[in-house]
Amino acid sequence: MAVELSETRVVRGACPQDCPDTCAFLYHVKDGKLVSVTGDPEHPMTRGGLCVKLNDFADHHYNPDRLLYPMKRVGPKGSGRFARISWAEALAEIKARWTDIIAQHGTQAIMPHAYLGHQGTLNGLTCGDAFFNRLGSTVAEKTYCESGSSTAWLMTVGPTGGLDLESLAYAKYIIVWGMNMVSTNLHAWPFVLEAQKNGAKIVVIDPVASRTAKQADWHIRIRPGTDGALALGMMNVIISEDLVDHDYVEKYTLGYDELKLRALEYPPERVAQITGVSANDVRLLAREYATTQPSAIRQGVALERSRGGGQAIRAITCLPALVGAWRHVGGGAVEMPIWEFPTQFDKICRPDWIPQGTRVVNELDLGAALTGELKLDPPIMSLFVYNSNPVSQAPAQSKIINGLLRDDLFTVVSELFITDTARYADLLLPATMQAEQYDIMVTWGHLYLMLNQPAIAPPGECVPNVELFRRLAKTMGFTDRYWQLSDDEMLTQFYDWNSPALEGITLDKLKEKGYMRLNVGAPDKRAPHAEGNFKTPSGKCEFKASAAAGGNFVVPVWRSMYEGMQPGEPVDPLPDYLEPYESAASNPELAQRFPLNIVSPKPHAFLNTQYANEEIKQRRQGEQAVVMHPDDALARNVETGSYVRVFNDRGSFEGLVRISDDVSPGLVMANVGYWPSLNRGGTSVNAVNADRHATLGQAGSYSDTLVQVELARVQSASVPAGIGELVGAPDV
Ligand SMILES: Nc1nc2c(c(=O)[nH]1)N[C@H]1C(S)=C(S)[C@@H](COP(=O)(O)OP(=O)(O)OC[C@H]3O[C@@H](n4cnc5c(=O)[nH]c(N)nc54)[C@H](O)[C@@H]3O)O[C@H]1N2
Ligand SMILES: Nc1nc2c(c(=O)[nH]1)N[C@H]1C(S)=C(S)[C@@H](COP(=O)(O)OP(=O)(O)OC[C@H]3O[C@@H](n4cnc5c(=O)[nH]c(N)nc54)[C@H](O)[C@@H]3O)O[C@H]1N2
Ligand SMILES: [Mo]
Repeated sequence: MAVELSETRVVRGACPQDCPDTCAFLYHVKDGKLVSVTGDPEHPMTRGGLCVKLNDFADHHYNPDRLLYPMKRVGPKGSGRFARISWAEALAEIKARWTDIIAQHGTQAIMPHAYLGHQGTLNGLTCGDAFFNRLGSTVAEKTYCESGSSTAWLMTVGPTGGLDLESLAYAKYIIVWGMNMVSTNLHAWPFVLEAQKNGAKIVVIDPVASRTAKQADWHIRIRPGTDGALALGMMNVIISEDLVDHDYVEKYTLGYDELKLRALEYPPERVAQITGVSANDVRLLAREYATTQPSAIRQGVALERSRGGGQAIRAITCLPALVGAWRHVGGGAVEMPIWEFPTQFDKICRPDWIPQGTRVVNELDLGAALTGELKLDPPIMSLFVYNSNPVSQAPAQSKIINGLLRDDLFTVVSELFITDTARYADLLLPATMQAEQYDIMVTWGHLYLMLNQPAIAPPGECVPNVELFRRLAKTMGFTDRYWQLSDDEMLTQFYDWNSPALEGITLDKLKEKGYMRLNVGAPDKRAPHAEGNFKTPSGKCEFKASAAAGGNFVVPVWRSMYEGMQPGEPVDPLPDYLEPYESAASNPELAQRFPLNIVSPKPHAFLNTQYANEEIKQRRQGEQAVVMHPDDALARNVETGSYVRVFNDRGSFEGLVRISDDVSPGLVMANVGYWPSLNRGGTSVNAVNADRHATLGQAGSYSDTLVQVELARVQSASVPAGIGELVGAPDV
């Protein structure tokens, strides 16, 4: 029998995930079905390879557990029992409940909750802001990630992309500081290896022997939350031994004399006591870093996750100017380059619609806000969650669940799957996946503008977030032009296409090519701060930050993008070291009861919680592991294969112990990302983390946590079900 063979069509796309790499995709489509997704080998940065999370991305679209229709809760809250309804019914229910809530409590009783489940301009972090601003809801401050780093970076060098990760190939000394690049920034790692091949020394500063640390020439184990002291100690050596680039400092920096006095407070011996890094290593690192040019620093987001994280990043960001590393191609530092993209957040978010006096509630305080611990008038009566999974990813897990269990709270969740957060919803709304939608991606690891074009039709009744908010606007009777704009009209407004960075780049060209590099210079030539040109108020690298000096500002970046700097807590204009909230030095009584410091970095095979419900990824990642040093295990009677309970006053979670000197004594490592409901005991690592913010940018303080570990009462692997077979060693 003759079979008619149809052609495979290739559509250009881009990865949707919250990851610095934003890989260029090729969707292969046959007969309306997504057959496979491959990396585009021609993309200069991502070069065709995908990662363990995305290399079967086509199958992800056909996961039978996908949420395909609007659903209404039919069981008790949290039971996960839902029945299908129509979009019209769902929208009518939202309108009725919100109208009621607004009549009784006002619009601020409604609060959105979003993060970076999707990273697009139309469908990502800021996609609901215009709608909620127009509604007059409570403004949600979204500081789960990067806000501490960005605040510190902006205070020091301003909104600049800094060092291009592709230029790392030209560096002679690379410090990967608080980042596990092999898992979290995989496509930049070949540039590091290329530099290494050409003789560069690779140093990794991390409390854990991560995958990345294991490939380094030198792994420096640091106590979590003490990076500020190490950076100041390096400055101390650089200044005392006169390794300073005086010409650069004089021409292009601000506040050297004051910085010098501050650095003199941190001699290597003192730094050794704080950080656990020997005084000799502090000296060696400082000398090598200053004298091996070009020297480069790749800053990880993990640096921000303790009390003084922001100030540590301030100190680290000062280092390249002190030694003149910015003079060279391949020298300097990189936090993230989104600042080079001419995105017009004001046009996306419409801050002009926020009614005067509207309150701001930080999303990390979700549990406190819902349970009444945070005194809010009016209280939060409705929560609208999209692009985020706070039950797993936000700290103070049990508080959040208690809040979500409130009978009088009306919770709507837009999702791809019935996650641990979605389980508590009154209404579920189905969202599309990347091959089914259109967007320009916001990228934070390279300098290419990336377009994702839809390759297949959405299944069931899934809609992109941008369409969800159009529907909600119509439901609420908003007639503004904004809600009539097509996707292309929005993208035309949301970027400044006349800016120098986009010269020669148009939407039409993007549709053809998929991606285009910004006009910011080629990686083998680019040295953006060879002659200063910092984007600070003074135009210099501000050792002493004018943003802090004048009026004591704090910069919650993920809000200030559209509101300007917010007056807040006083900030020291000079970088300094702040002892973590939870440590033997700052709280001896607590440290007595909970002597172990836990860090919860990213899982290798999940993207935050995404893919953690899929068997193939569970097998790759292994079940929730708790990595402990042999001495700590011995002291607690814990053996390889034991299940342990990790706990403090806030809560507990369980995991399979892995005894290893990948961690130092006193340190415990457990990856974030596991679904609490699929873990033993129904909780995960955020059960022990605090909803306390770091001092800069209202960042999370996930690494600033003390716990105790004991044998779990039940040792059998099958209680409860667990999340799948453990193959090989779990990820570190
Ligand atoms: N303990 C600890 N906690 C942490 C961290 C840590 O290191 N340790 N890291 C923090 C950091 S850095 C971050 S960025 C946050 C991440 O926190 P989240 O952004 O909440 O993390 P995800 O697990 O990616 O959750 C995103 C959800 O959005 C859904 N989603 C994906 N695409 C779409 C879409 O197009 N539309 C809709 N409506 N939904 C979609 C996904 O299914 C997923 O459930 O977690 C923070 N929490
Ligand atoms: N595979 C994978 N990739 C991801 C993600 C994912 O979930 N999975 N998530 C993405 C997101 S949202 C983000 S924000 C990035 C984050 O990526 P990274 O910046 O790499 O952050 P983490 O993985 O949390 O931690 C990196 C390393 O920092 C160490 N660390 C923890 N605390 C400290 C400290 O106080 N000081 C120092 N020096 N090191 C410390 C940890 O031990 C860990 O090895 O990754 C992105 N990429
Ligand atoms: Mo993140």
